[in-house]
Amino acid sequence: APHIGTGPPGTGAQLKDCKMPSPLLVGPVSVRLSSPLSLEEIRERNPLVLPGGRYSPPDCQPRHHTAIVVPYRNRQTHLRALLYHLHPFLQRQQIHYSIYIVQQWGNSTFNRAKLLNVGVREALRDEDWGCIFLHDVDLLPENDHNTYTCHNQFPTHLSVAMDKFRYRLPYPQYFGGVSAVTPEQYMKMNGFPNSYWGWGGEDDDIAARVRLSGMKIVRPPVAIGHYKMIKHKGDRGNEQNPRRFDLLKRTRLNWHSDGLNSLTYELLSKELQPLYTNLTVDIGDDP
Ligand code: BGN
Repeated sequence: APHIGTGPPGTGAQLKDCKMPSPLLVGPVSVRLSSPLSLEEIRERNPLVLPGGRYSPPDCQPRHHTAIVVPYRNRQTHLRALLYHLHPFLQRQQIHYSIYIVQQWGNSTFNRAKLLNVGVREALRDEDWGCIFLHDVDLLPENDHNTYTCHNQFPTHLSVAMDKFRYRLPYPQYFGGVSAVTPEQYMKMNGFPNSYWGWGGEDDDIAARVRLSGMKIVRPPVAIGHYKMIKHKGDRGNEQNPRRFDLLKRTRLNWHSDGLNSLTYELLSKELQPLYTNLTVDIGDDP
């Protein structure tokens, strides 16, 4: 049996491995959508979260190390709802985690997949994360049995039952919303495309990369992968991408040359906010 309290002085006691599944899980949770609390109030409710939005369970040794990467621009209300919800959710799962908000600087068309590439690269500079979550800002998980960990072989798609799609997959290959990869899986598929400016198609491209690189998608049961989407109008700067159909026809030809290995950007700032790490990045413009 592991020894308790025998760690070297000053480093704290040696902790026992966290139990899997976590004894703190509650299952289905009701999601608060309207008038989210202020960042200050959310912080008060999460006293163990460290600057940058980091957390490690205080009384056991975590088995999982997950970075949550959230592409972002101009969605303060959504962000507050997400943080309000996600911090306690992840703490109940007894995961060591950190939340990265990747904010696209300027007014060029939004590029979700490129922001995800930036988030993965920057998160891996900080720590040797075992798992990276690709998380939309407007999706709130409704059941904490949906664990924010990775499958060791294959990419995972978590948001399999969104209220917007009447709690089922909109189509079998759907990979949008919330998904997860290990750094190895990410490398294998050459990351994500950098060329999808505007709404749509980039998640289908990522799903195609999973297949083309010899992997498949794994999913939690539909009863567990429930998510609420915060309702909103289509946002300015993220209009539907008319090129997405053509781009998708070429994924098979382009995935080796467009992705992690062709990623360029300028990191303008990295701030350790109380509840998240804020990466502000210039990813350029739709050519
Ligand atoms: C699909 C979009 C996805 C989006 C889902 C759910 C495209 C490519 C056209 C073939 N794909 O239609 O990006 O996540 O709907 O809204 O538009």
